[in-house]
Amino acid sequence: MAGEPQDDCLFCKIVAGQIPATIVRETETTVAFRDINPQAPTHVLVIPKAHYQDAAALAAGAPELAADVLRETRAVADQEKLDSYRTIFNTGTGAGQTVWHTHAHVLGGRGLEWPPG
Ligand code: DGP
Repeated sequence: MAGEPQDDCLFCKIVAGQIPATIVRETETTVAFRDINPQAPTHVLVIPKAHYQDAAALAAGAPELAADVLRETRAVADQEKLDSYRTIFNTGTGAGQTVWHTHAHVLGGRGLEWPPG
């Protein structure tokens, strides 16, 4: 069921503390932790604690939680002292999504090209 923890979900396991992660922020509804394969000096993932498979499912099923995630991307940028940063939701295999639990990438600390690859 949407929002319920999934046994086979890596990020649900991070939320549950079953897999270690470098957590930089946590709220009642979200967790932010460093990406294991950073693509920039700052690369943090912000996730809802509840399981939604992608940003579209989160926005449709729990819009207030989607807003919490977005607010936390800003909070991460402030905490990391980023003047400029990029927030990315990869949605779907063709866009590079590999983990099926909504996550916002927060990237910063270097120049970021546009368009992205
Ligand atoms: P995406 O490709 O948009 O689905 O991003 C998934 C990200 O998750 C990718 O940048 C690498 C990161 N990642 C995968 N496994 C782990 C893990 O076990 N721990 C952490 N911290 N990050 C992970």
